[in-house]
Amino acid sequence: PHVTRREDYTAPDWLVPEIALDFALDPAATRVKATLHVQRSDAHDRPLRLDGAGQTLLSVSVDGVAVNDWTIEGETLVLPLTGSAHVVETEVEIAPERNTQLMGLYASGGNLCTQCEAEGFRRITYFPDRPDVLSRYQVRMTADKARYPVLLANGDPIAAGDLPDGRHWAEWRDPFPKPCYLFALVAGDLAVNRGSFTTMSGREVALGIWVRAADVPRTDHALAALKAAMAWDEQTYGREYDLDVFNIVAVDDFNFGAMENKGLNIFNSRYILADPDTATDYDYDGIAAVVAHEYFHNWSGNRVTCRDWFQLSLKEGFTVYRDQCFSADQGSAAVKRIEDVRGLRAAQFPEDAGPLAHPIRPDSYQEISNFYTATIYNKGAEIIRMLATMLGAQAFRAGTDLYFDRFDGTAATCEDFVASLEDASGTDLTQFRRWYSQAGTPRITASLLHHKGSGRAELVLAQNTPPTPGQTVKQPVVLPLRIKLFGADSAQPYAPEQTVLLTEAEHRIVFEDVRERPILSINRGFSAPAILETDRSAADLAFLAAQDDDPFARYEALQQLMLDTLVESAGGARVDHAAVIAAIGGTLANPQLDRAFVAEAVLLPSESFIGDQMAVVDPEAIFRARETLRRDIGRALEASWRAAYDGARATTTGYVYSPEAKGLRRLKSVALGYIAASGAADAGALAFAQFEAADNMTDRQSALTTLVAGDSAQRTPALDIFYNRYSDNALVLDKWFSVQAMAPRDDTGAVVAELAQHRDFTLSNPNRARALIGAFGVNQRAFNAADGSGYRFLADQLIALDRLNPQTAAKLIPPLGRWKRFDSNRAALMRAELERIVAVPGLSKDMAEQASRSLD
Ligand code: HT7
Ligand code: ZN
Repeated sequence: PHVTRREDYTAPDWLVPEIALDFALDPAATRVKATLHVQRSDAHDRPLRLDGAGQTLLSVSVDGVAVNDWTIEGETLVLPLTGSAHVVETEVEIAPERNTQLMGLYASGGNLCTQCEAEGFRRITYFPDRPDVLSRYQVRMTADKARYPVLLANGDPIAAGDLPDGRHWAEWRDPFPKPCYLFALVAGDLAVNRGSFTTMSGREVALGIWVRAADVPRTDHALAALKAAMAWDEQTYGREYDLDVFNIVAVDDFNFGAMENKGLNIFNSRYILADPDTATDYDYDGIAAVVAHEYFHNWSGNRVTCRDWFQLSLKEGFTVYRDQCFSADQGSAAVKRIEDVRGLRAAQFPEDAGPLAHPIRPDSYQEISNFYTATIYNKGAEIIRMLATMLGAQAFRAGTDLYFDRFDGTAATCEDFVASLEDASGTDLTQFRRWYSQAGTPRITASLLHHKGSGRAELVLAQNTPPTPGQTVKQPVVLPLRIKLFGADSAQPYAPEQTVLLTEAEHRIVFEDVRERPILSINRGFSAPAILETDRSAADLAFLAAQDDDPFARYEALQQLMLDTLVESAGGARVDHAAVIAAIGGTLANPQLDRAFVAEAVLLPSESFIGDQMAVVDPEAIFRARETLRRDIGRALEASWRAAYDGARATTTGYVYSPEAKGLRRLKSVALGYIAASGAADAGALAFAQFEAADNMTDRQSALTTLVAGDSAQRTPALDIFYNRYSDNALVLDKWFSVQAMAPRDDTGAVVAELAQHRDFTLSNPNRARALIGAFGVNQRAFNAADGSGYRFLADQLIALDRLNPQTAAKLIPPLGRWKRFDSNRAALMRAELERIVAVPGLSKDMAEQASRSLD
């Protein structure tokens, strides 16, 4: 297989400062004429090489004259050129309706749309498909007017008109040079929710969210989020929007969440459409975050783009960090941080500990689509967050200002970003750069020694990053650790919080005049993306869970207490649950705490996170330990859960989307889960009453989740009612599939296999495939059934999906790659399925790379 290496980067031989595209749109046969103004980049005699994939080439001309001295190498069009600048024209034919990969120009719900990142533009026309070739685009589209009344492209609309044959045309021009991965067009029967935004310099921007006519009432939240994001980027980063229009289009078939095409974002409809009846609070939050994320790319990604795909985290890590801060500013910052860290631990830590581990700036790839990972995105964001912590808000902002100034209109590298921060702040980031090249999650050990007599306390810190594939030796990295000590008796802090930079393998810090026994609060706010091991006792963790003034540290202490208990009990020990119950009881009873925080804090760690702490994952034992603890917590605190449930219910009258109302709904759903776990006889009736009375999807879905987990008489009726009520809403049906695939039940594997035959199940829609297969893959117990049926099911589905949509299929491989973490029986069964996948004739490059790397 062909491997692309970072060290082999060379600047482009030919530049294309201007391009004109002319699309004669038709789902079966679209003609694309491309006029490229090409310029030789320096003194060389190499031909022009244009990437292509899957299209039929109809003609080539140079400076207005048809030529035939071109060749096709693989799928690259190679054209000898003599001068330093030429006009190259090509015409190709493509078939959007046969495009099941959803890359390039494709059909979704009767409309036509594009997805070009990372290498989809080559499926539309011949072009140097690399992010460091920036061009000004002029786009003309003609299409049947009745079928495609709306024609959109990047930039600003410049002209439109009708043609005699029932067709019409439109022209758009984007004045900002951009790489071809940011190209987009949409042709469809769409209605619009319009808004406007006045920028900080007083320019009026016309906003439009384009969806099916019936969905327009579900777009207000996305539009409000867009305006909030535009204002936030001005205030926080001084970034102003630069075109007269900003359009968003929602489509049902999409490989990812959304795409930041210049001035024409294209979204998976699940990140646009929301109303209280069909979208949960989680969905609403996701919509605001993704709308903001794509908008923020206008500067971090579009105005300053990436030199090559190895620099992907330059735009993605930074933009995730920006969207995380935006969301934190919109609601509860503490809860947002907890959610982000939980996500990091669920997806990125296992990736960093497994066969697919890679640094945030990888060194090589076979298929770039496989590198849109939690490491590039979420660990990338943590790296930026550490820089912000170390530099402080002011110097960090000076650094980002310098970066945007220096690199506006260019294709930059991660190094350019770090150097800008370094230059603006005067901070030496030499060692910090290791974060870009080194994979793996650092482990920190922290041990606090106290000599009561002398009043001296010594904190001994050590770091170590375990080997990852291809990187056996690791260097110490820079770990900014926010630390505070509390007196065990007075509960008072010994001194204000300090940020310690752990840069060596080992480091000692001495504290003088510490009279009381100190309790260590460390990695507050999760200031460094590391795994922390401390020798803090259960009593000290309980103390921090009750007293720490950093909400994340407080949450973390309670989670650690639960985790220690669960790991011990899954390992076979008889464990007393009293300490956990008391800590949860205390948290629930504390009126000072925000209800949203309480709801997060009292949730048990996930089965897979418990498994990550064990030498060999035992899914059944983990499940039993967790269910037993849940039952005990439910029983011991039943009165408190009922009080919390009733209290939250009484306080929420009528649906409101606000941080407070969300917190109450969340606590209500957590409390309902614990009441059901207690085995209370009325749990089914209680959940069903909530299900029926709900005026919003958050309450309805949480009640359904509780019912589906149990065996009450209301379980099947609720599933049927839900299905019938929402059978015409694809996004809600996805929930119906997912709730069943994630259910903690003995029969989940069999149910999922049956659901794969359901008339509403299809592999051609990525959301539906992920709703069933993706959700099942993260159900640790069901997926890891000892007989290997879960592995076989996943492999069967992925082999079938690969024929349609390799990118989506390859993204679902990771659960099979965790074989080293399981017993030898399961490991052998998983490997056998990976080998079966690798042996499939005609397997895609995407799957071949992921499946074979997963075997290492
Ligand atoms: N930048 C976007 C990436 C993306 C993508 C990548 C591969 C295949 C399909 C895709 N659709 C969108 C999304 C983002 O990070 O904003
Ligand atoms: Zn992004």
